[in-house]
Amino acid sequence: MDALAERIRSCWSTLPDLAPLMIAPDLEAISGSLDGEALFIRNELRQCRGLRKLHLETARLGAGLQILHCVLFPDPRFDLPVFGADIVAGPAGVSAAIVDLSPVTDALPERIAQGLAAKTDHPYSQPRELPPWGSIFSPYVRFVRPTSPVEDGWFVEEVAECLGVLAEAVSSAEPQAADDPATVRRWQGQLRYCRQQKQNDKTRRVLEKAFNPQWADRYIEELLFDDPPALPA
Ligand code: BLA
Repeated sequence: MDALAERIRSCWSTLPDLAPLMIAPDLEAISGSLDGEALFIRNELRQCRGLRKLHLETARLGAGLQILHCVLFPDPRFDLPVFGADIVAGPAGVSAAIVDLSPVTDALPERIAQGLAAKTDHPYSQPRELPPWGSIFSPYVRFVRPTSPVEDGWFVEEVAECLGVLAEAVSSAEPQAADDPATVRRWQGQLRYCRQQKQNDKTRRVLEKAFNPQWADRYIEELLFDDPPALPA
């Protein structure tokens, strides 16, 4: 988890015009408790040219549960996908590791698809099946339960490869007008991505149990999967 978080931060540092993004002070570092165990959540937010919000969440619950959650939301004026990664580990090891560059229109931009198709296809021993709301992910989504340090390493490399493909597209992307029909379609696609992610009951359940249902709702709506801001008229 720590190695992956470091890898993600170092990929961020290569992005153009990387800048802070305000976060409510009470959401930056959070403490709670779940089943009598201490829960800590750390949130890091940035923005850059082409991406409206970069979010990295690292959470630790006692000695039991560890979560790394990262989403990079594009500025809808740019023809860019959503980067998403979620890694959930329990005492028995990582149970879920997912990474994707997800389309916000019918298909991924061509150069993104080419970049992802060129990734090394590692033979993970335990691929996992996506839940129904996972129809938002691309054909290149990786969803596995890594079962060894070797497979852990493959996954970290795949996350870095996906970020590399995105970073290259970001560096050459040019914005379209806010009222361009293509921008509006991408805004709608990002809204759909957020709505589908909110159907993941497993995330909500952990947050409700550790805090309370209202708090979980605010956290999901305002921080994890906030709707993209209305496009300027
Ligand atoms: C699964 N997510 C899970 C699970 C938990 C969380 C406990 C179940 C683990 C398992 O199935 O083995 C919990 N994830 C969290 C919490 C946060 C979090 C509390 O991120 C708080 C921030 N989820 C995402 C993103 C993706 C994602 C960005 O947040 C993908 C890009 C995917 N998580 C995802 C998927 C599952 C999952 C597909 C499996 C769901 C299922 O099998 O039903």
